[in-house]
Amino acid sequence: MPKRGAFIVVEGLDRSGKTTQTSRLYDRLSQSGTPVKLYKFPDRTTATGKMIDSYLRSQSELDDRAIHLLFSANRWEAACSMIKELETGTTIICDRYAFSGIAFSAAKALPPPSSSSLSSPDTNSTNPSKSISTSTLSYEWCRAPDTGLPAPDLVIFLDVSEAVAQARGGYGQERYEKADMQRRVRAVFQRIAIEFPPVDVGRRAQGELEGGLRWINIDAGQDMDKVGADIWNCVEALVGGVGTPLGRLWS
Ligand code: FDM
Repeated sequence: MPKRGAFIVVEGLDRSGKTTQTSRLYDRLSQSGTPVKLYKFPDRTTATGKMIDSYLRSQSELDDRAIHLLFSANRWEAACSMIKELETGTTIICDRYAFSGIAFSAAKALPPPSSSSLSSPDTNSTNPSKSISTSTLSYEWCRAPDTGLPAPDLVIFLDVSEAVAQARGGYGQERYEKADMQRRVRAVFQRIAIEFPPVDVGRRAQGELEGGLRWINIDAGQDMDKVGADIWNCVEALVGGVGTPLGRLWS
C-alpha cells in the first residue's frame, strides 16, 4: 500500500511564533521535494470564515456556542479536500485546528487561572451582556462537534510564557488577545495534552510517531532557529509519508 501524507498540526498561544514556524516548515518540506500543503484555521475566506473574522474583530456579537460551532464548521468545510490530499500522498501542515477550538471556547468557562478548575461554571464570559448562561461550554461539549474530523499524526504545541509574549510586543487587537484569556487558554491546552501519550523527542523513530495522534510541547521562548530545529527534529521521521490509515478525532 502506498504511503499517505503526514498530517501535522501546529498549535500555540498568541505570539508563540506559530505562523512563522508553519511557513518555515512548509518551505523546508517543499524544498526537500515533499508534496505539501499549508492550511490555516480559521480560514477567513469562506462564508463561515467571514462570520468568524467579523466576530474576532468585535464587529459582530455571537453566542459562545454559535461561534464555537462556526469554527468547527469552518474545519468541516475543508475536511473532504484534506482527506483526499493526505490519501494521495500530500503532507498537510496546519496552523491551528480543533485543539484551538476546544482551548479558546472552554477557556471562556474557566475562572481566573489562579483558582482554575476546568469543570467550574462560567463566571467570566468574554461577552457578559449575553443572557444565556455559558456554563454548557464544558470541555466535553467543546470537543464534540469536531468528532470524526481527520486526526493529525502529530500536534506540535508551541509553548510561550506570558512574559515572553509581552516582550515580543504584547498581544494584538482581536477579541481573545488579552493576557487573562491567554492564561486560561494555556490551561485548557495543558488539559488537552494529557490525553495523549507523551513522546520522547529524542526517540522520534517513525514507528513511535505512527499509529495514533502524538502531542509534543516545544519551548517557543527559544531563539527562532532553535524552535525551527526542534520542530524539524519531530517532523523529519514523518517526511517520507505514513504507513498507517488516517485516524479520526476523537476515536
Ligand atoms: N480560534 C481559532 C478559536 O477560538 N477557535 C478555533 O477553532 C480556532 C481555529 O481564533 F484567537 C481563535 C484563536 C485565535 C483566533 O486565530 C484566530 P489566528 O491564528 O490569530 O488567526
